[in-house]
Amino acid sequence: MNKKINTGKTWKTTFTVAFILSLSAFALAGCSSGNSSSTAATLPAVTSGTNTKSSTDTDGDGMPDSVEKTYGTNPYTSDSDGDGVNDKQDKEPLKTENLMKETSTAPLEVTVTDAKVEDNATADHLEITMTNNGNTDLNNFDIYYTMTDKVDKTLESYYQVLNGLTLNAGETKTIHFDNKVSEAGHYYMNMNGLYGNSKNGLTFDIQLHAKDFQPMTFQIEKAKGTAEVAD
Ligand SMILES: [Ca+2]
Ligand SMILES: [Ca+2]
Ligand SMILES: [Ca+2]
Ligand SMILES: [Ca+2]
Repeated sequence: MNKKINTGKTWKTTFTVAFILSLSAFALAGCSSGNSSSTAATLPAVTSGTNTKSSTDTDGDGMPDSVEKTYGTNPYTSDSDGDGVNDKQDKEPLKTENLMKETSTAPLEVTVTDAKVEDNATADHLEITMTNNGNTDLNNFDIYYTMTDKVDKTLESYYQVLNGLTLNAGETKTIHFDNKVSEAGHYYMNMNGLYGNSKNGLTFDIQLHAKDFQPMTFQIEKAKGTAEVAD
């Protein structure tokens, strides 16, 4: 398991830059009017580009989609990293402990036949194809993964219960992490963090678990310069 510590540097840098830009815009607006006392009071209403769309809060976590993009959190779920703490309250919204609970050491007789985080048939996302080679039908799956920037070692970690996923003996299934959660086999994935922004390449360390079996681990690499969401 990857033990590297997340410095949170990229996220903080992004936020700091955005904050400084906001201050600059505020200062410029004040200077250009030549009437500082009345301008300050009316500034919020003057903010350009603000309309109903920019205040849309798709997941209802109190952070508009536009703000989630700035902060690097997922606008489609109120708890980006799956640790149970709402994005708005989470001091580390892109970092969680592994919340899997398992004492069994029985091997999970699942083969991952394909796992990718780029070059998908549709827009880039985490996609896992797996086959149950055992004699037991599997259910109650969950997943924990970290993604680590190959250059600055920034790390994000995510935990998710794979609701509704079953894998019967002999069965093969593909699951997608693309936020299309109304469809079976589709789960959340944060496109606003490292995945959508790092251009250095990423290493995914993944643990997949089904109840009563030992979690299995595997790794996927995302190549340098491929931070695009859609190819
Ligand atoms: Ca939100
Ligand atoms: Ca959110
Ligand atoms: Ca959280
Ligand atoms: Ca967290």
